[in-house]
Amino acid sequence: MTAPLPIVPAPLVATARDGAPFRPRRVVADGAAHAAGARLARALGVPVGSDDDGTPDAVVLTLDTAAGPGYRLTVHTDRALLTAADPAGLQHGVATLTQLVDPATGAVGPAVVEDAPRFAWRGLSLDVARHFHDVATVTALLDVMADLKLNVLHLHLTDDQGWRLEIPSRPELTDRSGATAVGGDPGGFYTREDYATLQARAADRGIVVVPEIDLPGHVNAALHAYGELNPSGEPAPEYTGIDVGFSRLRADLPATAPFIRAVIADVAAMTTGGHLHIGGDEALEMPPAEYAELVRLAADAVRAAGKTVVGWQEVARAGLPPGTVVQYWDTRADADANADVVAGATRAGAGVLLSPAPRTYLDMKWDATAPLGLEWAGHIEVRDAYEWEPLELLNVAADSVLGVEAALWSETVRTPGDLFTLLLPRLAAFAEVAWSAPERRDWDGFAARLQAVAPRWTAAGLPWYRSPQIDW
Ligand code: TNX
Repeated sequence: MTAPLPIVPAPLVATARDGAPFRPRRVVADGAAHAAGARLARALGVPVGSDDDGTPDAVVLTLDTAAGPGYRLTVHTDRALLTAADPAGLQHGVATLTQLVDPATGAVGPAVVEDAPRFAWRGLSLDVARHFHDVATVTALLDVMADLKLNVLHLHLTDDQGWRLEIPSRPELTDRSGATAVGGDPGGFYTREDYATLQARAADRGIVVVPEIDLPGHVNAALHAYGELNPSGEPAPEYTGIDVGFSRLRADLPATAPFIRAVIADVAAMTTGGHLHIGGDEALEMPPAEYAELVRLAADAVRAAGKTVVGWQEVARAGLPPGTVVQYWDTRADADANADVVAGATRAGAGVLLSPAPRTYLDMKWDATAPLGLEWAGHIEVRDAYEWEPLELLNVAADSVLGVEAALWSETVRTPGDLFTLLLPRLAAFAEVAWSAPERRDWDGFAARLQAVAPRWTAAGLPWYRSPQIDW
């Protein structure tokens, strides 16, 4: 048997063919195929053009609306053809082809790959509130995500420790709370232009940004910026610790509802994607009725702006309308809204996004000796991130599961190096859970393919964790 083609996440069908290796010298892509073609050309270090003049040694990208879901890649000795029904499919084919290129020779052996994703939503949630991560770092992350065929970047933009997105109607949010972070570390925030840049770079890689404004708890940064949101009328002190659940908005203050509406309207207006996340987690100090009132107010504002509401699983208690996306993270039986409550929400028409903390919270340490990370949801080694089945988590209809999302909370994540060390290679394991059907997944095969993919991170200058579970 020949070694499996080194593709992560595992494709549906990939077959190596006999013949001399193909050495791409240019990319042909026009119209809506251009973004994918340009990304491929950058990765290969060759030019991209729009005319297929039939000369050899080209990779030709074609959109064909009659094609099935996914993409088809055929590598011949003197030409490669990549076809998909939509630009996203082309992006996925680009990721596969770049993984197949031998970095030493720039060539790729003849092969046929037919592939399509299992889940439509393959996300990563990044907390830029506890520690800020700038546009350059997030851009490097977008490259890693696209390579693993992840397609949603959820940005956790606000929390007790900082506010990271400029809000035109409420400038004090970033003027006062942009500068703070956990441990007194430097803060930072995205201007409107930065946010537009991030969304454009994400789109160029087939990724959509979902912004999160965390309400009605996790709001100390807002309380620090605007005194009117506090019962005393005075701004709250800044907070640089890592406790959760102590801060909250107040339904009985006149400034609260206009604040929520204005912030959400501004964020929606700046956001190109279709979803807006309203948080909703861990409002531990709040009476349930007041919690539900503020969550509904935020959800109404999101819908009024034409976006789909996403919230952490606790929002399942607020009785939101069909179409809401509920993100399941806390798998403990005594969770504030546990598995039964979330399953009930799906029967009332919610979609569910699966982020079980013991499998997907990549800010958890891989073992007790890890220099970074938290431990409240246990340790997550690469194999723990890999060997789980999303559809076994909740007692819900399979078609209510929109997909899966990993998370990187940043209490301990101070530098880009910290960020990539915690994410890699566990994010690759997660990506295979997100993309590949259960019958295509097996640990030994993954470990073998991962050995070929990891050098790409090294080549990109990214640090990663050399897990002893893999024979590097
Ligand atoms: C729980 S998950 C949180 C975050 C923390 C994280 C640390 C969730 C919705 N809330 O506020 O950062 O744990 O792992």
